[in-house]
Amino acid sequence: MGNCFNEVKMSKKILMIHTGGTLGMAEGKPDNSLKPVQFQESVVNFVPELNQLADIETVFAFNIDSANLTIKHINKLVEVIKENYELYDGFVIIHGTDAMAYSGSALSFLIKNNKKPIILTGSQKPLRHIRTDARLNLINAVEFATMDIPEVAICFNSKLMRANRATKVSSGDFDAFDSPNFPYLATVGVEINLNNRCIMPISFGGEIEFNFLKEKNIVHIKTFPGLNPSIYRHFLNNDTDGIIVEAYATGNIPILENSLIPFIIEANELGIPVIITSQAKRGKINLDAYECGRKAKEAGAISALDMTIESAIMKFQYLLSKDYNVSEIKKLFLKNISGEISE
Ligand code: ASN
Repeated sequence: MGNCFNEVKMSKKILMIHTGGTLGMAEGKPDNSLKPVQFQESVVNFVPELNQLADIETVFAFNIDSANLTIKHINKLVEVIKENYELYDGFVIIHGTDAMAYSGSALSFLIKNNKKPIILTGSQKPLRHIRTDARLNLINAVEFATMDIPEVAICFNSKLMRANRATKVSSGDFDAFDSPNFPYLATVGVEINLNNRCIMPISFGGEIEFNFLKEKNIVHIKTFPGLNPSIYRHFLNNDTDGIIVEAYATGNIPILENSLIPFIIEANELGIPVIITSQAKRGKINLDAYECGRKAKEAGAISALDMTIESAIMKFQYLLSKDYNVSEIKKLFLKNISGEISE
């Protein structure tokens, strides 16, 4: 029985793409803080039992704390997957947790009509530490990468989540990610439970297509009592490509003293799209629910519906990279293009 199991899994070829994160870090001089260390060997050498699950090869895309992630790194990841897409059955990306939901969301928009599992994972404690969560996350991620899951997904703490629905919710727990507005794609207990109703069907879409991001300038403003919009007025110029307002709950913004409405109107007049996301993780933007949202909509603001902030920002980057104008961005922002919005 055991042999039969291993033979089936061995036939799958998985590319493990190393990008950095805590998983490969160690405490370093002079301050003992965690930093990326030279990682010449594959993590498979540290967790050799991974070889029982698949035929794994490793490539080093880059090695950074994901707090340093840029558009160039995301494009590099797309490039590595593009070059290797036909050669492997699935991909595991070892990534820092801080920006994992951003990278995952970006990949979901940039790789169109994906037919293979692209699984991001990492850890809260380095692989070298005795009480690490890296081993289990790696084992689960590799196992998911051998399955028929045509999704860009985050595998963490025995859960599989669609990447453009996932968000980092804890800096201290092993249960670091959640998917507040979409069910988990799978959970791992004694058995692996696939949520087949939520996993995209393999036939979804046409030919695989790889896109790349351009460097675009997005200004992110969070509403809070006392926010003075005049501080942000200098962003209304040609260097700003888009504005994201992280509003209250259903998309409400101040409309009385310190009103953000003139700012939104002026941005629109300059051809700068304004997206409204929510400070509430669960639920959906509804700009018609309150006067404070309705006025934002009338001023031209675009709803991010129930997208995570990470997903909204990366979808915005993606659409801006295509050089769409405000009305095209509005149309596409409200449309589900990669499973990022509930319909
Ligand atoms: N700062 C780390 C990173 O994002 C955090 C982690 O991976 N747990 O690279």
